[in-house]
Amino acid sequence: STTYEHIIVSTPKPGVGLVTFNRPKALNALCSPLIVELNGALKDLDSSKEIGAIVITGSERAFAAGADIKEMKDLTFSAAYGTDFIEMWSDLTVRVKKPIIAAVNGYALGGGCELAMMADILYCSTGTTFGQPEIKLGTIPGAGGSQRLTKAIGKSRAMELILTGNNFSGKQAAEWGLAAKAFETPDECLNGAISTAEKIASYSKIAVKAGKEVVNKSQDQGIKEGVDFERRVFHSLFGSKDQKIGMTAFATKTKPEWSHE
Ligand code: CO8
Repeated sequence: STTYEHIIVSTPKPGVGLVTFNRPKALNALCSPLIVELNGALKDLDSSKEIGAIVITGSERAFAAGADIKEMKDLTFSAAYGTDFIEMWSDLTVRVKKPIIAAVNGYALGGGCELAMMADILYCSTGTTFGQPEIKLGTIPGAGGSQRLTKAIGKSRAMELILTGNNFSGKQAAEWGLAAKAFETPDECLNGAISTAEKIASYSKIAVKAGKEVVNKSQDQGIKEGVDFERRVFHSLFGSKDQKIGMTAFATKTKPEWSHE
């Protein structure tokens, strides 16, 4: 298996791939080499036959304290534009077809908050510190924060947070619906994410893939287009073996043995 410098990849439960950010001295600041490693690990997990769901996490102290400020301090417009700086962060949402659960504890600031919001399911602990503090650095969110935060919690709250740079807690994130759940402790958060991933990994991979695809469609389409798309994909699943296996198992009161076909 590949060894990495800035992340650790493990399999805490059968079917679950865990990626842990490991740049403790920089509070997991997301330097480009870390993002390159993350993309590589996600690509491997996405294509692995054994893995059904992925968890990404940091440490108790920091999920990630942002993009690496020291790395981008002297960046010029032409270099940023010319290299499509930050574009590769989108791999997480664009290329990975298996569900990603973010277990977010400690600081999730700037690009750390944005990366957490790219996940399919966001879990945090009540004490997690979220924020988009870019305004304090003379800039704005650059990895989707202005769009995903606004969609999740509404314009007025997002505007207030992005223009003040104020932090908000994991407890608030769950109350606002940005996080699916806020756990009491970081340990419970990570274990909760792993057990949700394990549950997802126990289902038909083909149904899980379709489920993620149709939910994500709702993010960029109106209800009508989204529901039409959902129905097409739903119809297509009658062509899968796992639909026959799942419904036959229900009707015969047996446990389904998924073929993932
Ligand atoms: N980048 C680089 N290094 C960082 C970062 C960061 N984002 N955050 C922390 N570090 C480093 C510190 O410089 C320090 O290093 P050193 O020991 O060498 O001085 C080490 O991590 C420990 O940090 P502190 O000593 O500051 O720890 P504290 O406990 O005192 O404070 C804080 C913790 C409050 C989290 C503080 O570190 C902080 O404010 N960090 C910056 C948070 C921030 O502004 N994040 C937003 C960054 S901008 C961004 O993400 C833009 C996203 C745009 C899209 C993506 C672009 C790539």
